[in-house]
Amino acid sequence: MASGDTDDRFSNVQSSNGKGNGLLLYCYHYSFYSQKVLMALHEKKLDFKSHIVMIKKGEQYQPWFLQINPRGEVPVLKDGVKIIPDSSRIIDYLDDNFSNGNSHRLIPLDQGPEVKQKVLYFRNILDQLPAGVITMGSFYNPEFCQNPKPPFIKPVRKMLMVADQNSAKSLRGHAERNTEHKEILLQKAEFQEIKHKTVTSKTEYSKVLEQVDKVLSEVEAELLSHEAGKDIF
Ligand SMILES: N[C@@H](CCC(=O)N[C@@H](CS)C(=O)NCC(=O)O)C(=O)O
Repeated sequence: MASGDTDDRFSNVQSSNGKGNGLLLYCYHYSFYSQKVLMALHEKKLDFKSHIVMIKKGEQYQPWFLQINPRGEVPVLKDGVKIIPDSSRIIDYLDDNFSNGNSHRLIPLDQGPEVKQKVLYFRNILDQLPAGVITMGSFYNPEFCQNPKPPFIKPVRKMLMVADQNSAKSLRGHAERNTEHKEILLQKAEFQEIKHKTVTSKTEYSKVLEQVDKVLSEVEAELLSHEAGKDIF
């Protein structure tokens, strides 16, 4: 390990309440998938520490982070020696291992198999919506986006578009420098090229938005069928 690595890894660690319980979340403030896990941790009232991985500076492709997640993506949860990547897997891990009196289950197991099945069905259709494509596409096709909200103000959109344009090339560079993770990074570069075509094509982006509309309509119909949902909509 290079001498600077220790600082890179730990200077950035913050505690949710100063106590911590061994859980460390690698995350980034503006990451949709990090937010999902942060909400789960808070909803379950769990103590944890967080380490901000500076995505905008490409820190996710530093060798130390690729050792943690060879895909170079946040969020990643570390629980002692266990490393769990991927937001939905992390949420399942938290539910399976940290549910007790204070921390209620997010996916109820005591309301029969139908309820669990329904929760998993909705989680699955929501997980299939490509959050990154939805966000980037709104920058390239501003006519679909009426009131951009912070943090995605104009300079941020511009910075992210430049990063998007260079992403496949930059991933190929990281693949050359990190031979251990070369294959996965090259796959990501190919995926990035497809993603770039989708977000820059009005027709392709419209199809993604139609899918979002379909899924959210299904979610709304389900919520409306609940007594509590009637107050919200
Ligand atoms: N399937 C993963 C997706 C994670 C993901 O795409 N994270 C983005 C941030 S929202 C990321 O780390 N992007 C950095 C990159 O790909 O370079 C999950 O659910 O956690």
